[in-house]
Amino acid sequence: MPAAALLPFTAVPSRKSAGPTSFRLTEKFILLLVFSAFITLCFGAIFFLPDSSKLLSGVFFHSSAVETNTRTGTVSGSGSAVANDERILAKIRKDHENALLEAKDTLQKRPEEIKQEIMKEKEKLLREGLGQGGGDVDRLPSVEYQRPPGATGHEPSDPQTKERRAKIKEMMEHSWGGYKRYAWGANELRPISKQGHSSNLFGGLKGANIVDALDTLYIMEMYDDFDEATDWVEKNLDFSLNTEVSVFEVNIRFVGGLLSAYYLSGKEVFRKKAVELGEKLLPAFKTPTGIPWALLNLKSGIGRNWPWASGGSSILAEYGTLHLEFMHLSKLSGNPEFAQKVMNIRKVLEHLDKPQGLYPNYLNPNSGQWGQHHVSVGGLGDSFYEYLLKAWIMSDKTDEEAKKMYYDALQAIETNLIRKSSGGLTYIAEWKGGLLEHKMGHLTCFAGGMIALGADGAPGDQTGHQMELAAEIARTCHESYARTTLKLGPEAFRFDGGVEAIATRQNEKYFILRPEVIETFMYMWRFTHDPKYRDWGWEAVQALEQHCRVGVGYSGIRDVYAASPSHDDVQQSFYQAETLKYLYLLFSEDDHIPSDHWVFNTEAHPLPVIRKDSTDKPHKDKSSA
Ligand code: DMJ
Repeated sequence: MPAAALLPFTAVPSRKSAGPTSFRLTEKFILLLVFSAFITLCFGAIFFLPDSSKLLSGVFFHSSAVETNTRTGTVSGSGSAVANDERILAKIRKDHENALLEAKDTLQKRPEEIKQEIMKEKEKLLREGLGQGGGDVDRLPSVEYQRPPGATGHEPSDPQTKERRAKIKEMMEHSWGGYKRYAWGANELRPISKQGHSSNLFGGLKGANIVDALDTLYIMEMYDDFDEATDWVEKNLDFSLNTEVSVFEVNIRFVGGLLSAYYLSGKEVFRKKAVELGEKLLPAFKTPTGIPWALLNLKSGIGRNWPWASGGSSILAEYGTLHLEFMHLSKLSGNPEFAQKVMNIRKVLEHLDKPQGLYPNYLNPNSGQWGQHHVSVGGLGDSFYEYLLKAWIMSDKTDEEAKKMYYDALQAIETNLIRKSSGGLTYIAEWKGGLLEHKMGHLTCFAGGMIALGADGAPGDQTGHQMELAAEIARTCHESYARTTLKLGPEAFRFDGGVEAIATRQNEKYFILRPEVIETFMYMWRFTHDPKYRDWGWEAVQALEQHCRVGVGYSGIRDVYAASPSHDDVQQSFYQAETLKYLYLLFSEDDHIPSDHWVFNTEAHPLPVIRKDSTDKPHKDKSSA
């Protein structure tokens, strides 16, 4: 063991501060020599005691040399036992000589050098410990916190925009206030019956709304509320539960929310909790392919898949939506395991044959084979594509593999799934074994924003085309709102049987405060500054106020085509995490959470771009052809 590793527990030598009771360097060296000689003597004595090898091998050491010999039966007589003892003694002598040389070397160094070595050694040990899955978050390496640019904003100069932005903040205050008063600590609020609500996605975990809303509170400068929420996280957020959770939901809402809160505020508690939870999720990857299970018991580490998912398959949008958070977990913990897990998912997918270049929604984690050939840019597929693009952007545009996979996938989607209705609306259909279902989900509407975000780096001369495509999708999604009675969009809308952008099935007519359409308006505004996107966002605000705002919060609606709303009495946690945050940023200046420094995870939690150097200047992407 290098002497440097022992020094943290002793005083760091300092020539300047040598007091009357301290020793000079030469005296220290002599003391060290005497001490070492004494230790050598003691060890030697132990070895020459009768039958000492049993004591050593059984109690003190699990020496591989001794154990191997015993197992293979090569230690047979007393002659070989003596030879063995001599070998061990020689090794001890050698180790001590080395230790003395190192000690001498160390004592000749300057205190600062010694300090640095100690730090390095500590971090190395920590990395090794964490890398073996034996993580202990109390031993996280220290990281220098630097707030990424644009964590805080300023008021827009245009009076109307300023007023609208203030209105969105008031909406947040209303919905947060209701949650705080009636459901504090629960996962979500029932704003009509004024009580807590939870879905089984979170199992016994608590406080989804708090963790999901942390960054929105910070971004909207609701700092007192942010502090209260921080306090709750510190004292109550507990992952050591015998409970089964959705790996995807817990990752995007809890891990993502904690990471964002850390990067915005610099508070260590969030880094600690994010890594602690990340470690709890690692057993989900224990499958023959490394494609994780959908559900995981946090205590036992036993995973399984949704019983309804094509012959025990994992789901593309779930296992494909871990990359951003896990890359940050590795960065903040020094544990490469997180990054390795998600890079392995990438490798498995890369090597699989893709029907028409498309990624089916189902993949069996045992066999590594696709399940049913269903393809969707909405539910079950959506955020996988989003994370390919954002992995590239978040890597400071150095992750070329992710970039290629994203643009290739988008090409296949355009060829096979994107269609134009007879009325001129562009939509993204779903693909079932080669047949198209002419239906587009509310969830699919995020794709307008994604395509706009990626247009700039598109290969060839596709940038303009991709921006047009993004604008067309935004228009279609706006139409899906405009064609309802309540001016809020249905869960899914169809383009068949003579209808366009309208839900035809009763079970597709609900609106649960989802963000995707507003998310796309926000990106389109940022990249075009066409005022229609702010106008469309404002239309949605008015509809939310008129139909979803209830006594102590906001509620989903059962049928957006009904003359008056029937409420479902649930304020989803993504309403504060995403819908209100994207609305607020739509009416903010572009330099608040700017797109060249942050990427939003799929739950709208901003994560900073990981720069290749410390200057925090964007890396020049030379490879876009
Ligand atoms: C959010 O939890 C995330 O955006 C997820 O990717 C899918 N959609 C919901 C909100 O609609």
